[in-house]
Amino acid sequence: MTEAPQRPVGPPVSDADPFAPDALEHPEPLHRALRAAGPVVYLTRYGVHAMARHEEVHAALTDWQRFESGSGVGLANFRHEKPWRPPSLLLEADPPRHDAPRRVLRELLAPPALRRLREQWTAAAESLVGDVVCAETEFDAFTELAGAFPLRVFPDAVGLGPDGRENLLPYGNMAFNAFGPVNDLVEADAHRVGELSAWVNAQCAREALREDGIGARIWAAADRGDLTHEQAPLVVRSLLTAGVDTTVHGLAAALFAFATHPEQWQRLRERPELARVAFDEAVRWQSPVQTFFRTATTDVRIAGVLVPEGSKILMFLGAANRDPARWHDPDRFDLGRDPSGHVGFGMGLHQCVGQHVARLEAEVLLSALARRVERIELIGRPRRHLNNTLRSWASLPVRVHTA
Ligand code: HEM
Ligand code: OVM
Repeated sequence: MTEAPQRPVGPPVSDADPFAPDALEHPEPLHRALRAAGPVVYLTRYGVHAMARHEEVHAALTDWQRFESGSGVGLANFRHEKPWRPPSLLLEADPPRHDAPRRVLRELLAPPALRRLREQWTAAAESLVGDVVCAETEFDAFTELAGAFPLRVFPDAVGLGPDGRENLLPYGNMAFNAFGPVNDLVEADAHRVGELSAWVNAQCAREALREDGIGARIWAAADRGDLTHEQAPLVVRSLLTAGVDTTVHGLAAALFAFATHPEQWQRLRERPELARVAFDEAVRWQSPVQTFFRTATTDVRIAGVLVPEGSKILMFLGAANRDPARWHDPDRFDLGRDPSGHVGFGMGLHQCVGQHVARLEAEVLLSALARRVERIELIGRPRRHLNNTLRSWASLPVRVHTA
């Protein structure tokens, strides 16, 4: 008897829609099912493969040669579909084109470069928390704290002018929706694409940016020849797209975590130096950025399953961050664990270049709050805002007990 040639095994399939309202509202059951189904699953609804286990997500994110970003990190395949805006020079680029923009932003957003912001941001956090907690013991921690703080510090740090800042969150919301399918969430904002894009693009011009901000430093990098002058405005655009909604919903995740885990808040109050690791644990636990796609540059075989060249693969960061094969008691928000290795900021070449900015915002806000507040109590139903990519919020009604 001759041995049969090795044939690719068909992958496990799922007809679930990860971008349907109920899955966005409660992703955990889908995450469990996808992790259990196998290392790679075929999503019939969109004709894409998906990974939900930590091991495979981590491995694919660090294998940029076989899992490229240049064809887009959303469902749309830029090889065949026109992107809704000129692609990002960071997120939607591969080496070597990715290298120069990445080097410039990494330098400008690295901890040493952020040192000059710490004092000012600490004062801003003290002032915001002082105002909110003084005025009222019952308030919406989403709108008053998480939704407010990044807007008080980040646009100034970039060097934006005073007008039109209310466009930042809607633009980010639109951009993060655009990584998913063209569903109701995308349609709902379709009428604003032109207006919001025009405003954001105008803010990226040299003339629109204050001389002492990060935006101006990106232009200065172009003057030095580290970037071209054509690239500079698109690199500024990356900050305005990725730098606001992410931290708003990341901070909201941390506040939600503490409101629902009072014993962990006690722990933070006793040891305020835990603020940074607490934020990373909240990012692991909630995964404010839930998913990103990659595109296979070659036929890839994963556990016997063939992922064909040119096909899209959906990476479930949120599912990987709660994979019981990687994390002990993964559904617990726990300041005692070491959350490093979570993929909430991605991993590898594209790992979030703004993560130190996010951590600094979180550290100063949580510290200011920990100094004044003994207990954060949920007093109403927390409400989500649905987005195709962001695990985002509409409301977090709380009562605080001041120290
Ligand atoms: C990349 C999450 C805050 C700018 C990423 C990626 C993730 C992520 C998962 C990887 C994308 C991929 O692999 O395809 C987050 C989260 C944040 C946050 C959860 C807050 C809690 C920020 C901030 C900025 C920023 C504050 C800007 C100041 C960027 C940029 C990239 C990126 C430019 C693309 C980097 C590259 O492709 O080389 N972020 N981010 N992010 N992030 Fe963040
Ligand atoms: C970008 C970017 C980077 C990360 C996330 C993101 C909308 C955008 O470079 O424009 O989400």
